[in-house]
Amino acid sequence: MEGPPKTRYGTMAEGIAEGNQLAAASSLRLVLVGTSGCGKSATGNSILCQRVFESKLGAQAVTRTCQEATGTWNGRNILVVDTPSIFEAKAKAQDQDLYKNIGDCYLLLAPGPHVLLVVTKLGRFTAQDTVAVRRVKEIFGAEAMRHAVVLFTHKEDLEGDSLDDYVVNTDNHSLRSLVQECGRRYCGFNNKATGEEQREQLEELMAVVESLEREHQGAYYTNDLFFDAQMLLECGGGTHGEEHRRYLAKVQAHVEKQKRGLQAARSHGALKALLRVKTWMVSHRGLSIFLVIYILIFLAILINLCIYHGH
Ligand SMILES: Nc1nc2c(ncn2[C@@H]2O[C@H](COP(=O)(O)OP(=O)(O)OP(=O)(O)O)[C@@H](O)[C@H]2O)c(=O)[nH]1
Ligand SMILES: [Mg+2]
Repeated sequence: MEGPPKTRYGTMAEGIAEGNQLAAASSLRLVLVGTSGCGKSATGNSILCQRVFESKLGAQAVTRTCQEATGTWNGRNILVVDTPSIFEAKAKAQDQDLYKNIGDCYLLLAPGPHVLLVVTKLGRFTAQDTVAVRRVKEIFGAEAMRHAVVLFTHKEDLEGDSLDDYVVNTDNHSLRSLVQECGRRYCGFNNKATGEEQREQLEELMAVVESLEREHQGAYYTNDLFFDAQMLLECGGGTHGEEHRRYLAKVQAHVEKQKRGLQAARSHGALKALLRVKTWMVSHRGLSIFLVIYILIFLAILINLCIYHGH
């Protein structure tokens, strides 16, 4: 029987086998995801301890294409992939570059990432962050969240307070559910840090990454599209030509399918919630009638007040 395809970073099967040799010099693939300006590139630079990705304050998105850079940590090769604005609400299907960027991201990460770093600015988990998390699932698949770690930038804003306390005490429902979805894996970075502080925060991240790898027995995250990306690399499809065009069509079809799947799951969830309410109302008939009358009276008063103020 033929073995699995050989890649730049090993074989598809190695994704499983790596579990037995986490500390060995197998390469670790990380991808930075999140809203524009949250500090993805700065985080990549902190992980690699060098300024490889352009990172600056800007009204416009700074990173325009998917980029990779490599480094080492404790003798282990690390590949970091930085991403442009593919996780924004405005990243619409008609955006020609969108699927090219997503396709490139898959190619750089093939056969799949070990870790997705969901980067967000500490203290500001906004509606855009919630959209970004939804887009991560649309682009990589909901299952990818099993390999996700939340990375808070601007850690220095804690001014010495504990990140654990911040996460536990946040009243932001979306942030709470993200942390939950990521199996409570998170850490903080001050991307302006240097020297000992920079080394310490990197060690904290790597401890989280290693425990995630142990949980998955070293397996990286992969899906059908990573397999297609791998095949394209194998046959030297390059970034132009018919093979590449076919690949980009697959990228678009794959992302659209995942988007539909997530939408269906959301409507299914809403339907289930409605059914639960109905079941509750049937089993608490008296209380339900009382509640309905109460709500109707409340609405009648509200309408009356509106009419009165209208005059
Ligand atoms: N003080 C502080 N500034 C940070 C931190 N992380 C990022 N920044 C700053 O935030 C700004 C944006 O950072 P980038 O790394 O360019 O953010 P990005 O997510 O890559 O942005 P785009 O490429 O535009 O999507 C830069 O001015 C960084 O120096 C941090 O931890 N602390
Ligand atoms: Mg950037």
